[in-house]
Parts: sequence; C-alpha cells; structure tokens
Amino acid sequence: MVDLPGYGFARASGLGREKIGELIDSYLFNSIYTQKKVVMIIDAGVGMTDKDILMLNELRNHHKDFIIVANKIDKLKQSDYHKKMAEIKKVVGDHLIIPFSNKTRKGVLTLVDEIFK
Ligand SMILES: Nc1nc2c(ncn2[C@@H]2O[C@H](COP(=O)(O)OP(=O)(O)OP(=O)(O)O)[C@@H](O)[C@H]2O)c(=O)[nH]1
Ligand SMILES: [Mg+2]
Repeated sequence: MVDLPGYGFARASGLGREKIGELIDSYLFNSIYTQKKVVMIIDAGVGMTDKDILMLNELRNHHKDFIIVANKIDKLKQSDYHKKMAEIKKVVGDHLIIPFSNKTRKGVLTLVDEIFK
C-alpha cells in the first residue's frame, strides 16, 4: 500500500509542490508500476477542487480502478452533509463515493470491502 502525498495542499513551497505533483503523476500514469486500486481521498467539506477534477479525469483516462473517499464528514452538520455530498456527486458523475470519517470510523468497512473486492 502506497500513501501518496497530497497534491492539493499548499504546505510545500512552489517548486516543491510542483515536483511532488510530477512525481505523483509519473508514479500513477507513467511508470513501470501498476496499482490494483487507487483510493482518492477528498475533504467532504471542501468538495472537488480543480486539482481533484484533473486527477479524476486522469484516473478515468488511464482506466484506473479507483474509489473516491469523501473524508471528514464528522465535521459537517446533517444539512451540510447532504448538500456537500450532492455537490460532489454532481461533479464526479457515475462513480462510487464513500462518505467517510477517519475520526468516527464511518465508512471504514465499506472502504475495506471495496479495496478487497
Ligand atoms: N475531523 C477530522 N479530521 C481529520 C479526519 N481525517 C484526517 N483529519 C485531520 O486532517 C489533518 C490531515 O490529515 P492527514 O492524514 O495528514 O492528511 P493527508 O491527506 O495525508 O495530508 P498530506 O499527506 O500531508 O497531504 C490531520 O490533522 C488529521 O487529524 C477526519 O475524518 N475528521
Ligand atoms: Mg498524507
């Protein structure tokens, strides 16, 4: 299991971030490695960012077997939860999205099932 660094978050400086992006891209799409499954973890409260949409398109273009995990749902109020999930679904289209919380462990079993399916 490979835990890739986040491509969206601006913690690294400009050049470092660019380099990380290139490394992620070449690992996923242009290397000798193949992945059985790719789990794309997004922040449910933030929704699909432009970079997430680019990644989604690349995963589709390269026919990757991927799962989208909408993390941090514990931070959302019930009404926001439905709104945010609907927004994400609209952007993603026809694909499984697992509502998830690493804090409450919601969605863990569903994710494990999907990974080993
Ligand atoms: N409330 C809440 N916080 C979470 C959840 N999952 C992660 N966090 C918090 O979010 C922050 C980032 O978590 P990481 O696991 O480091 O995220 P990451 O995507 O691996 O980050 P990078 O690898 O640096 O891109 C930490 O402070 C976590 O405690 C969640 O489900 N709920
Ligand atoms: Mg990380």
